Amino acid sequence: MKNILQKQSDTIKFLCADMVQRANSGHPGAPMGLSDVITVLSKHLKHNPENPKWINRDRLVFSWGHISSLIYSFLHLTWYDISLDDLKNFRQLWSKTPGHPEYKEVPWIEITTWPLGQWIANAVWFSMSSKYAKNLSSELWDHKVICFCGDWDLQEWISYEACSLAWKQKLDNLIMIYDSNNITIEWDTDLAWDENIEQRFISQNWNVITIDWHNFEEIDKALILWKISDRPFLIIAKTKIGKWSVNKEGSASTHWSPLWEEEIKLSKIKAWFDPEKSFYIDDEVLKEFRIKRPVSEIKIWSNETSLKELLNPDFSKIIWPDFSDIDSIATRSSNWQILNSISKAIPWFIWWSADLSPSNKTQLIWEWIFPEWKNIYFWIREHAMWAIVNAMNLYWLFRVFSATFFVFSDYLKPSARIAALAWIPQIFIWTHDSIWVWEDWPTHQPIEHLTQFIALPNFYNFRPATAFENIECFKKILKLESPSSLILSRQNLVNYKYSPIIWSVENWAYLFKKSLNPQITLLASWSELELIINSAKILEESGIWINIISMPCFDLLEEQSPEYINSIFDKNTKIIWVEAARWLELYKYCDEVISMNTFWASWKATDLFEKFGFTVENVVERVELFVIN
Ligand SMILES: Cc1ncc(C[n+]2csc(CCOP(=O)(O)OP(=O)(O)O)c2C)c(N)n1
Ligand SMILES: [Mg+2]
Repeated sequence: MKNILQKQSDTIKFLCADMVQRANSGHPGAPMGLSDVITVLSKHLKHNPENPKWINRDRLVFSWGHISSLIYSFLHLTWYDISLDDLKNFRQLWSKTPGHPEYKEVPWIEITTWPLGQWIANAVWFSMSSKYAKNLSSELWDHKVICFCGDWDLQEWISYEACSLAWKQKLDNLIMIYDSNNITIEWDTDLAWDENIEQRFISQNWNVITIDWHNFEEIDKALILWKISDRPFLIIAKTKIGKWSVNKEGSASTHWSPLWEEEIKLSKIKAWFDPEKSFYIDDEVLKEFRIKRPVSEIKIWSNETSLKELLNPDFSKIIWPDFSDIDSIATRSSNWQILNSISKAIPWFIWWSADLSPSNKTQLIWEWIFPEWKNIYFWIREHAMWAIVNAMNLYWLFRVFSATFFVFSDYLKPSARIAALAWIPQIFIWTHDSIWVWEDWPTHQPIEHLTQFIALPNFYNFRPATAFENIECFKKILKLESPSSLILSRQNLVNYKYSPIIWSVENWAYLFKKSLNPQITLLASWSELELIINSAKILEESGIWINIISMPCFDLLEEQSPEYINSIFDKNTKIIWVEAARWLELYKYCDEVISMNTFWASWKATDLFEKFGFTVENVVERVELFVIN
């Protein structure tokens, strides 16, 4: 006779196997291996299915998105808004259950996942946030952070960076559960990796315990031990990928392939499940998962007023710096004054640096060290830092900016892409733009970086030419729900004076100067504005009349109305763009581009290609339009 825990665990296993089988693609192995742990863990978790965003919920973080079938079935069983039909629609277009779980689309998903290792860094921050939040206010702020990870996550160097910070930040409410099945996609991990994980984490000052993960009692004991731990806690869980599959348990193929009908039937028989039933959930199992938590566990943050203040800060309290008497200033310097003005007025505006703040000019001057204060010193772990900052922005309490040289944005691209994909309003501050980095070149010259980030959908790049534009950019950034970057100069730039007659920064490209009968329009942002203004002076002396456009944010210009765009880009002129960066030269040879500019769709590639207009019909139609016009 099976006990209820075993029944619960088997239900999860076969829901996962059925989901992957029905979708004809997915990853059943790790979900089946982890079903025992998630069953026991469900008894220890504090959360609220009626309010998945409840602010004091335990943060449950799965480092790999490929175990999505496990996450969805767990959410269904524990009464979240994921129905049995949603489980059956696993991996279909626009379903609530996409291939990898997406933040905002799926309840109780704390952040979108995809590049392995990222979530470990995210979990570290969720834990740090709770420390800061506790400082700000309440004794009721007592949630825990549970992070699952696999072999690959610990192979990625981002995990070293994040975990070594965990102890320094005294993160005693953080647990990491390592699914140590020694299998990745291709084969046995021993082929190229046999690190002693226990010793690694002990040297990083964690508490570590190794257990047999298919023993319910051992799992339970380990979770109880963690609750009394005074430091971050690692459970090394020795699991079997594809647990309970008759012929495939322990096999790498279960990572990436359905088990297939026959194998699922055989495995169900072995587990005393009806082999003819798919997506089966026994009433007793459902009841057990859905036991209502005692009301006392669902505490509300006591100090609601300060919570509201933090969540809806009053931007009108910001006293913006006055740059009217300044003739020239580096935008990294104007930005420093702006950052400090914002920080003074907004409690949740905090800062991180990877050891470059004297150059980036980002330190908050009236502040001291986190978690009591707002300056967080990260030292040189960029990769983890930006993943952590992503999580900070998702914690609700914070709006975080972080800084480095523009060229080192290479080390944060995965986090920037996740921020864009998951609508995380992280603020990236990148100084030392273009070839103006002086003596360090060429290693420090960001040549292709601007193009790369403009190509990233849902990501706004601001490149102000003056201190006035810098303020306007920040006003906009504070209201954005998407990530943004501020790309700033090391060198002084002429601080062209604000004049309301010709300036309208809010359209993100505007006529800085308009001639009566222009032949040429010159367009630039940042330091190149000064260059085109000086060039125009010489050209006009020889009778060539020029319009000048300053463009602090190309991405927002794209969102302006065609009327506005036509009003500044005078088609009767030749338009010349000056940009100290690598651009997509291919456009020069084209009159029309058929391309795509978004993500957010989960479906079969053939259907997606069609959906985004890559069909013979669409190409023909677009060409015909061109010919007619
Ligand atoms: C940065 C990154 N590299 C590669 C991948 C592709 N990938 C997805 S899962 C996986 C293997 C994961 O192995 P493990 O963590 O052991 O999970 P298990 O096979 O045990 O489920 C790989 C290489 C990825 N998602 N992210
Ligand atoms: Mg593995």
